[in-house]
Amino acid sequence: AAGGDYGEELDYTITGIDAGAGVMSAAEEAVEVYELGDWTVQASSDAAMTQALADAYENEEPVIVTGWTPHWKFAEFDLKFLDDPENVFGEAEDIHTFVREGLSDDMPEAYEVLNNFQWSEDEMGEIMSAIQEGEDEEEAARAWVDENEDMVSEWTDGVDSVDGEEIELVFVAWDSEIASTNMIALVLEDLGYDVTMNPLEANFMFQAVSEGEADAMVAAWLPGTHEHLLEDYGDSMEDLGANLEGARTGLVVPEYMDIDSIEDLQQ
Ligand code: PBE
Repeated sequence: AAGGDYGEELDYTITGIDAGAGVMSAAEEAVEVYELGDWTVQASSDAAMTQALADAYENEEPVIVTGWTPHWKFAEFDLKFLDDPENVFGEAEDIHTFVREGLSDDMPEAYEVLNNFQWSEDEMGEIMSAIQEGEDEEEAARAWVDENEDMVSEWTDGVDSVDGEEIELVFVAWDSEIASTNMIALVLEDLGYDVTMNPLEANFMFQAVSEGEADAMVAAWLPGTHEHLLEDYGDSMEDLGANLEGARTGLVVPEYMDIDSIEDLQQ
């Protein structure tokens, strides 16, 4: 089978991201569910995964990565999600905003902005692509905020300014979340907040908000990807709903590869 050939060529390795990511546990589950024998999922990082993808793509070589949208890689390369007939990666996901308990009383202005915050894959993609093309993260977010006053004002209209109150946002250094967190941090700064952005591993991001050490995060992928983290930490934080709808995770390969389904990786 074609998948079998790719196995030897790829040393039966799926290139993953950080071990704490939901797409990593799903990929490991896929190896079990589809009985993929020798295949293993190798942990790395979003940056290392996209580098491996870029290197393979340049030489039209095979590569299989743990992937997701929104992500700039789909704008940069011709890629496809492998079909997942067993639905291990789940259907469409939404990205939710969570805040610590008590935020609505302590910081009603920030709470309101975070509650209002909602954008689309294309909008997030503009910041992600700018960063990928070499722009500084904060500058890319600043340019977007300046160019999208109408949308930003939908989140901030009628919200009072504050005077340097400190607020901490936590996130994981996935490209999608680097874009969203930098952007919303600037919106809060423009309202007068003194914003700290703290990059963590996924479980510590959830833990920080649930224990009230951090104030908010805009990086919870539901219902599937972060379900296990929500089970552990969800009771003691507040879900402000989706800030982006129609996200997706799965195994991703270049279009030129001769496989279409995770099943094709069976030996
Ligand atoms: N991701 C991007 C994350 C959520 C955001 C799909 C890599 C994860 O798998 O946990």
